[in-house]
Amino acid sequence: MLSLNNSHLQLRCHAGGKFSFRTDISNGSLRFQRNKGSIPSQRRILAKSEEKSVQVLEDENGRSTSRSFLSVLCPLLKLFAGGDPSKPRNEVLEMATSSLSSIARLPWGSTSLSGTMENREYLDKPPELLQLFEFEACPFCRRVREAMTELDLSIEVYPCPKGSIRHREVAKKIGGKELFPFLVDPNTGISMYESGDIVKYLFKKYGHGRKPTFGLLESTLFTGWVPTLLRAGRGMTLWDKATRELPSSSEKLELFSYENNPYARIVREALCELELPYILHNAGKGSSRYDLLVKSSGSSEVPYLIDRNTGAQISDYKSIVSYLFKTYSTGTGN
Ligand SMILES: N[C@@H](CCC(=O)N[C@@H](CS)C(=O)NCC(=O)O)C(=O)O
Repeated sequence: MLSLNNSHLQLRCHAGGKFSFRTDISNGSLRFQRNKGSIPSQRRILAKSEEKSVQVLEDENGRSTSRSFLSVLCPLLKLFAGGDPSKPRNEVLEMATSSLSSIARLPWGSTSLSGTMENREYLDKPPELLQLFEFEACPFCRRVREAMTELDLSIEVYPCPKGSIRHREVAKKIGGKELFPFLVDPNTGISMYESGDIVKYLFKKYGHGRKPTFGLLESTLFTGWVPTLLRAGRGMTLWDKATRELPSSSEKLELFSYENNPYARIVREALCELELPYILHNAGKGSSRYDLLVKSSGSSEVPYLIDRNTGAQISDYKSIVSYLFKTYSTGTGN
């Protein structure tokens, strides 16, 4: 069972196993205690909050229920080094690799199902933002982000790069393992691993019972890894000069983006390398968020970053990346 008030979370497994921890996801602080020897292997951990229940779905060994070729490839991705992400980049190479990545993933993650009024009526907006623990380079996380663009969802992103100092620990305490993507839906109390399950859940719950877009799930195996390879390790590892402590009063950055936009990808990579939590406003083609975007930035183009901590509002992807590394790391190559 899991009880939740503002900051205290208590998780008790069915057969008496008990965890107790305090968590504040936004600044990543968390205290954790566990009763010894009391966690049975079981299919489902049920957790209840005051009003809602949280279910973390796992198999008997606490592992995800499906395995694929890509899961085996993922550890190999560590071999790709991103270099110094704060240094000025070769713009032609950046745009070529990111654009080819987008071509590889067409048509997924570009268009919102809100494109017609009829569809808009049939998309269900969650009252509270969904929380996604992920990292930009992960092909399975990409699959989930593509679905979120199509479903026109705004979400809270907690980047979990390798070498993470903030969010990986939080994800592990909530879900039990460091595996990404990991979704927390505060509206239903459900937390889940497995990109395929997450996508199906999102379409069912927030796509008015629809099935995932044709090919979205299957195509990950064929081309989902292409952006990861072409972008050579970008959006995978924490930049070692990233700001360690974010002020507890700091507000999340906000990014207007859509998954398959080549410029927005480069910005998301930087946010991941700096492990900055942010609100991702998906604004794919036909998005219901276009009006808000145009009102905020004066244009319907993404990416568009808002940092309420400094008052910065920036449209150009190069300026955004440069701003992020200047503001949220201790040294930059710029
Ligand atoms: N079958 C899982 C595979 C997820 C997976 O293998 N994720 C990798 C990243 S691509 C991971 O989290 N590896 C652990 C790590 O990065 O520490 C899914 O579809 O979500």
